[in-house]
Amino acid sequence: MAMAGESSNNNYGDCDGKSHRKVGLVYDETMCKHDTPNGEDHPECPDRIRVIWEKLQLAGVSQRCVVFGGSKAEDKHLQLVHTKDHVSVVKSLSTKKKDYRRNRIASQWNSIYLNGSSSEAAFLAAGSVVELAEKVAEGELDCGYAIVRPPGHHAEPDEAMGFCLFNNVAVAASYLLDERPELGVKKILIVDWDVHHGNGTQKMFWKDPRVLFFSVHRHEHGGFYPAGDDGDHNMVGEGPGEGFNINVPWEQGRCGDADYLAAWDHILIPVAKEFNPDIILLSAGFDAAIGDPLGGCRVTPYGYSVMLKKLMEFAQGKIVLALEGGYNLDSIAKSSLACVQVLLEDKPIQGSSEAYPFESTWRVIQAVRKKLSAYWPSLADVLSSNLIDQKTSTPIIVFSSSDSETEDYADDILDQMSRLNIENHHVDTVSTSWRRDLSKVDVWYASFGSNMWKPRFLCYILGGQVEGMKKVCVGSMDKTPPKQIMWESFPHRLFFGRESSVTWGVGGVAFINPLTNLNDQTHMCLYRITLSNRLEQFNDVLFQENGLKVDSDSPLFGLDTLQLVEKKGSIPLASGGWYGNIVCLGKECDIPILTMTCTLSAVEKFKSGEIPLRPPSEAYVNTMVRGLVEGGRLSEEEAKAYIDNAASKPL
Ligand code: X5A
Ligand code: ZN
Repeated sequence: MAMAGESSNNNYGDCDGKSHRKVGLVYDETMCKHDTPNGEDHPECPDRIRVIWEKLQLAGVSQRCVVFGGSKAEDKHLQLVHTKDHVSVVKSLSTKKKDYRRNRIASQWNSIYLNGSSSEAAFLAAGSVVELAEKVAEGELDCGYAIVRPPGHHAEPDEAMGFCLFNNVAVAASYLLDERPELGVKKILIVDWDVHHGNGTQKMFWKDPRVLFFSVHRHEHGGFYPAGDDGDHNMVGEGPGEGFNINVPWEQGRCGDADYLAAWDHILIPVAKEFNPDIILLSAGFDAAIGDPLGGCRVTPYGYSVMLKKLMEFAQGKIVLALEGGYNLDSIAKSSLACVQVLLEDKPIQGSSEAYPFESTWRVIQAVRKKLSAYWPSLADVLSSNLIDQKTSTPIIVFSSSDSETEDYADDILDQMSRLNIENHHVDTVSTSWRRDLSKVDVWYASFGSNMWKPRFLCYILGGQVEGMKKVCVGSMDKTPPKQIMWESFPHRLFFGRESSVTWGVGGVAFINPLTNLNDQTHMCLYRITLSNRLEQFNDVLFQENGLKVDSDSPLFGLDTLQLVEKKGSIPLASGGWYGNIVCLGKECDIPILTMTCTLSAVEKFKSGEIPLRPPSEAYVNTMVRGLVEGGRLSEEEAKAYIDNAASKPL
């Protein structure tokens, strides 16, 4: 067993006279040794557990807990959920002398890297969760948090995946049920709030009614990692385990406290009351946290603390947290601290988010309740429409703070939300060109017209023209292709107008109403491109979109305007032009989502008929359809119907 570090002690409880709970923490520096073989950067990095540990020490909370070093899992315990083969493959990794042998094994799995210490870390991660769960089940501890890596919930019986080697939480659950019957643990609730679906855990207890598995995750109809149908809400378990598997699959990113707490209040908590677990194991990934680079969600430390507090009402507070994902070091440290403070029963941290759940959140919750009400009667009631009709969160969340205690916190969040991804903030004093004066940031350019077809959009970056276009584009100064592409829907009305355009000839082109309307959904293809540098893309797209010259002597849109549009939601540019209105649709991965459309006053003119609506030409429709189909967003028939619908309805 490795040592946890000099600060381990057990003067838990009373240094400030307020904590009565015996809280266990596992931390072991040895688990930092699992790393990429060649030193490449990877989000699942050793610093993840270090920063959490340092945060707990600096805040003075680890000193009030009982701290343990890691302990190695036994093969026979791992084999309760994994195949013998899998356990021996992972064990064999440490004896391999050469990286290439391990790389070969890693390459047969999905999203796995391995080095000479991966095996040791994996055995420690699983063993630590087992040990902590055992101590809580025995009553030696009230609850605890295992700060472990590699994570576990993606690991399947015979397969490592998604940064996970052994399924730490599943091993611990099976250990309590199968190896320690004398402890009286007969029913275990596993809650998985990691932003990804806990596919491994689901598989391991699929037919087992002793384990109720609840996972809330980004799903996007099977498009989000780990892709496929496993995380669907119809996956409820089988045989005796039918009804004991609950998935809450978000349809979109950007979910936050309001969405998660709605899932708690309307699904998890009522079911937990009925199930009445003897202990709770929490797959505590923090990659749904605000600022996480992989998750794209917005749960705050306050949100995590409320979710945890609500779970502590069950099983006499016997709960064991095990770290899973979470890739923003600052976010995981703050979220972890908030959780340990809840375990210690400290005064709850303050916070409030003004946001309501998304419309899609209610849709998902209602679908889950309907499907699972066959097994859990408390889910049978129909949710009141008052609840669901609350106004949906605005694109940019505004946090309110009414007293001084919340102020710091709200500032913090606002700071995180408005921080731009500034890669090279330097000002070149020699040059007077705006292209040299601005820092470089990334933005999502959200396209809803012909630009949804990637080859057509690339004309704005690389230059050129594609089938159907009557004009050649010059491209951007920066010819780097988009770093990332993704699809999302936004509640704005799509319509078509203009007699003709230079690029497409006779017929309307696509616009959206800058104003949100929850009854409308427009598919958009988001390209991650750069804004405002001497090599720059967003302005160059903007110039071309508005038929202006790319070598203009001033930018249409700079960092100052970016900040403004993030605040206001929509701003018309002085230069005018058909697409001279920039709209901010929110953020994804902490990067603003911008689109270009006409101004509000133009929308008024379209409405009054002063500017007529016009259906798009065949060439334009074809390009849009290709975008939607090749992007995997819609089938050809759906895409045609979608455009037809937008083109035929009055504004
Ligand atoms: C544990 C966890 C994420 C894997 C993402 C792979 N895994 N692209 O968060
Ligand atoms: Zn995850």
